[in-house]
Amino acid sequence: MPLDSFSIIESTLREGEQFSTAVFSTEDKIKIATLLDEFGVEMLEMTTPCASPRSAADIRAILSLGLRAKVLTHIRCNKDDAARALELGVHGLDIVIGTSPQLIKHSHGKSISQIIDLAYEVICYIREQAPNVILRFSTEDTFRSRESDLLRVYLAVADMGMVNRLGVEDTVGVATPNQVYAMVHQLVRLTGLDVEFHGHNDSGCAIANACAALEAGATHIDTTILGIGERNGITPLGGLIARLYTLDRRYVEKYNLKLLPQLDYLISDLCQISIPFNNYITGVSAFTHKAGIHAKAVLANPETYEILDPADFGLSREIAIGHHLTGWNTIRERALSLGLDLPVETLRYVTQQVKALADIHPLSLEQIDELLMEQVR
Ligand code: HCA
Ligand code: CU
Repeated sequence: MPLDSFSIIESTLREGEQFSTAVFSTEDKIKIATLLDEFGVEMLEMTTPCASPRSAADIRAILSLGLRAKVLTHIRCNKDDAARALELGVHGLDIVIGTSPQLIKHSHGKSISQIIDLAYEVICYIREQAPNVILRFSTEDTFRSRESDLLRVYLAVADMGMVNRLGVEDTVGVATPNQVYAMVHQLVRLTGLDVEFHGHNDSGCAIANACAALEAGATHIDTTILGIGERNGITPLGGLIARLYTLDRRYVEKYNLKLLPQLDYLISDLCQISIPFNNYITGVSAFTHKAGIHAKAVLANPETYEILDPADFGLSREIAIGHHLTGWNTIRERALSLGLDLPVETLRYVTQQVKALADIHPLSLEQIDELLMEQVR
């Protein structure tokens, strides 16, 4: 069952490098790769060595760390790129070629038959050079490609019997979960090969699509930290973790979840971007409860309004107090934390004071503490 045994292909060092403000030095890449490895992702995908001299040197640098995660690089479907990548001793190659009418026309100009012939030539070459390298073949822009074209390409490549994995790419973020499910399910059924899903977030479905892919039998999901990538990026690592944790916590217990905040903070810092307020797990208010009714229930049992336990990620919940929606249970909790066991009428009185004052301006914790202390002076 893939949800029990899926792998993350962490592409912050490839797709993530394509994010508008990402400029990673070699040291940055080492930091990112080391932390991701500690977190426990199974594979790290790195920019093609053909991109620049340092891209090649950085692949060597990451390989030399001897991490547990396998190091993959991403290449176009041609022999020269494959040769450059193999020279470095990477563990895996991710080949990609566009199959949508848009990419066929404006990117490489090859027909579907030519794509299949080229794939055969490149895959045979790689297998002669490196019989054991992990090999993936993907059709870029899968979801705007004609289904008959896709099936011709995927089945031809699968029949070659030389690749380990097929990739399904929502390159422009257009796919819906149902479409992803149908495509992945079809490939699993027809080929029996491992299937990877890579999904962009242009229309907000990247996490749902990754989850649908897994439900349909995909074995590998591409992520980046905070979801950085081309345009507004792909499935975020933290978002995927949140999604799977809420299905069943056991799906993600193989990862060192407490490192997730550190990963998000690292990329936020390196890319000079703030973490969105509504981010999964690490957003500033992800574990803040405000309205009196919520706060009361959470104080009684956090499961009432929390599907994720912040402690699993090394974080803590917060109960907002100094606002007009506050309730006396919250005020009582604060009083108790100050060692004050006040009668209910007093607590209700202080609550009314807080509400009236907060109608004018939110109160700080110190101001609330002062109101509580006044009751015992
Ligand atoms: C790209 C496009 C790509 C490839 C994904 C993959 C996409 O930048 O080369 O090969 O896994 O979104 O299709 O990122
Ligand atoms: Cu992409």
